[in-house]
Amino acid sequence: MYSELQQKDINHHFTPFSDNKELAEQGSRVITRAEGVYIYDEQGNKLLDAMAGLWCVNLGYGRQELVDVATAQMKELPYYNLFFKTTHAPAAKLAEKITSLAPAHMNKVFFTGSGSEANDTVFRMVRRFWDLEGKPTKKTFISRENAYHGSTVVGASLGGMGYMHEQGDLPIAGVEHIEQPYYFKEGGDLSQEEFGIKAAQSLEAKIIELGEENIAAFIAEPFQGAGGVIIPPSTYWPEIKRILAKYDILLVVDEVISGFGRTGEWFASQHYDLKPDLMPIAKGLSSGYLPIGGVIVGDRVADTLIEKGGDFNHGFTYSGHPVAAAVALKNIELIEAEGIVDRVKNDISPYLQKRWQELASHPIVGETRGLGMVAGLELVKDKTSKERIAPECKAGGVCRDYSMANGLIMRPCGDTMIISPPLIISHEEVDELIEKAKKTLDETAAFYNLV
Ligand code: PXG
Repeated sequence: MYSELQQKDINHHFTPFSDNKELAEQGSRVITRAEGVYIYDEQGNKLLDAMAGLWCVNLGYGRQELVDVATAQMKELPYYNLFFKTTHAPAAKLAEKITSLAPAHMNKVFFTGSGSEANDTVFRMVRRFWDLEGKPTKKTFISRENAYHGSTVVGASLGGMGYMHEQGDLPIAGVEHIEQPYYFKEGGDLSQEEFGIKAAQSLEAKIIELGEENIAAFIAEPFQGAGGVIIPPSTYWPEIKRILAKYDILLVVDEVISGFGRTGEWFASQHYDLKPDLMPIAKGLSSGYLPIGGVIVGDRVADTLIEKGGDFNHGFTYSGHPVAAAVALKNIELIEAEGIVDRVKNDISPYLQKRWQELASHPIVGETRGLGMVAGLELVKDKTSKERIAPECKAGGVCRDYSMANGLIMRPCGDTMIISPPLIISHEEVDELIEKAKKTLDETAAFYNLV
């Protein structure tokens, strides 16, 4: 028996990233409200949202300051565009604020409505850059298998998700994928360090295969998010940096998930000491309260595009939307005022990671891993052989269902269970998260007769 809202949803809502036929048989969970790290559904269930929505609600739910700033901005100037030689206070102030936190050589921001639009913007900026530099053959992007860069045609093409490429003849021409630094799955007999070097060297092999003169940029998430919280071995990024220094290829670091405090720095590029030419951002920029994204542009690209480029024929109706920008600015100001980035680094991330590691001793956990405020674990039948519990990585879905029943939003990527909680989560709430995760793992093991 469906509620009125579930029935409307079944009848008329075409849901993203879902099997809509299956959903029509089950009905969606109707989320009604949220506070702090908790969300509530129509049935009155309270769930600890260990995914911060979709990796975005960094400040947690229910921040009145963000509501107030949105209300005030709506009254003063609810909308104006940035196309007609115009700007407004929220866009100008937000651009200044973001660049003050970004690596020093990055001093411009182009605003978009989402992370996917940010990556579409990257694609056009990079190709335009090389044209203006007189190197029009430099068009190809190198990305990685199992990367996530969005769901538009360019975003999905840059991403390395086979199940997305299958639908709509993707990737588009000019995008190539190399191996990912996923040690648990692909490390074989190598040590973590050896595997990190090997995975990075597939970039150099691809550059040599295609010819440096044809490569525009390398794009990567600092750690893969939607791919399953894949944290590269310590040798990976230094080797990528060595390779990029050898060739004239731009570096795009996709900070859509990793930006705004999640790693204990404002940006993961600072954590890994990277010098990106472009950084797509979104999600934590506004803690998800309103849709907004952007591209932080390094001086090299910005100088060429601005000095030599004339009009850049690209932009969106909602680029730098004043209400979204005002909320994003307030969001950043609150993160600063409350010392949240520092708290992540020195307090709550060490605590979360220490407690998450306890799950490694569970009989069906093959590995735990984490960085800052993201973590993942691998479900296995056999810790040594890493054999999966069920065919087609179906145990992840079973584990997710137990997790939801236990009041914890922890989600599967195949047989990898992942979390990315709000940065404001308390120690007690971390304890609750871990207790619920343990219970969930026990129940999953029992379901498969593994205890
Ligand atoms: N880059 C990265 C690294 C992302 O994680 C995007 C770009 C695209 O952002 P928009 O705002 O266009 O969605 C993302 C988005 C998942 C999931 O299942 C992750 C994302 C989006 C949808 C689902 O984990 N990340």
